[in-house]
Amino acid sequence: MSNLAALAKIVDDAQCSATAIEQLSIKHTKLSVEDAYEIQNISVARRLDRGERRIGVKMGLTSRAKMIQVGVDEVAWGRLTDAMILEEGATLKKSKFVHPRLEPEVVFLLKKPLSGTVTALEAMSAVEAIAPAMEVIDSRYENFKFSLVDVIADNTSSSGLVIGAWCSPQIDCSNLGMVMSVNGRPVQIGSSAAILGHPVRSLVSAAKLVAQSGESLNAGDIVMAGGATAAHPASIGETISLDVQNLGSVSITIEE
Ligand code: OOG
Ligand code: MG
Repeated sequence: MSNLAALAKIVDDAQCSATAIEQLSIKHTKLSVEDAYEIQNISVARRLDRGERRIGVKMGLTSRAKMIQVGVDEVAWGRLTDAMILEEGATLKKSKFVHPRLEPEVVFLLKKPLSGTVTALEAMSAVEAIAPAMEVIDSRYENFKFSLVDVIADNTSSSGLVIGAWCSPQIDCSNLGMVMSVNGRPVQIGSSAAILGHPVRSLVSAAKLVAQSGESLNAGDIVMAGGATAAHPASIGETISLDVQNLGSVSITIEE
């Protein structure tokens, strides 16, 4: 087994057993960003080998608030599988995660492939629908602490997603109010404009970064644009909901 495959097994095992691990970069000080994406690729391939299906990608660290919260200031992407989908309005079993956090996002559904350098107009014309969404991120690293290569290797903390009803792509998503509430009390308030100035830029960036790894975004894929605000650490008994102006809402309840 190559070194990268061995590291992919470590992050995959941590995800499966919901056990925190030491940051890979502590013992493997020379890992490059390319190495980290290869670790991610191999670890997600292990999931696909177990029968999970690829459903698209997620962008991470696309807002200042997110970059500041985790101390990593570069946009990164991760791979999504069907096993990560949580039913809207359903419950999340906290015991299946290490230290889950929820964050307010918007998600795109593609009707055309996108690959490499594309304009915002090309990106928008590949969109079939947009929806409000919350991502459940669960870093497999101790204390939710990581460097850029660590988080990429750990599939950018991807662990769950809740998607609301799909809306027309004609809705202007440039500056929509986003309010994430816990048991009815707002805890994070922001705007979709916090996502790189306009969420479509996240899609443009996804097309480029995914192509750099030799893959492309396909018709039918979803692309999560990234958290618009800092993430909220989930506690048992909380019903966490997100309202996105003009798009609607999603919610999830945290149980043991
Ligand atoms: C890394 C993943 C970031 C986002 O939306 O910015 C992310 C993390 O914060 O654990 O998903
Ligand atoms: Mg996210």
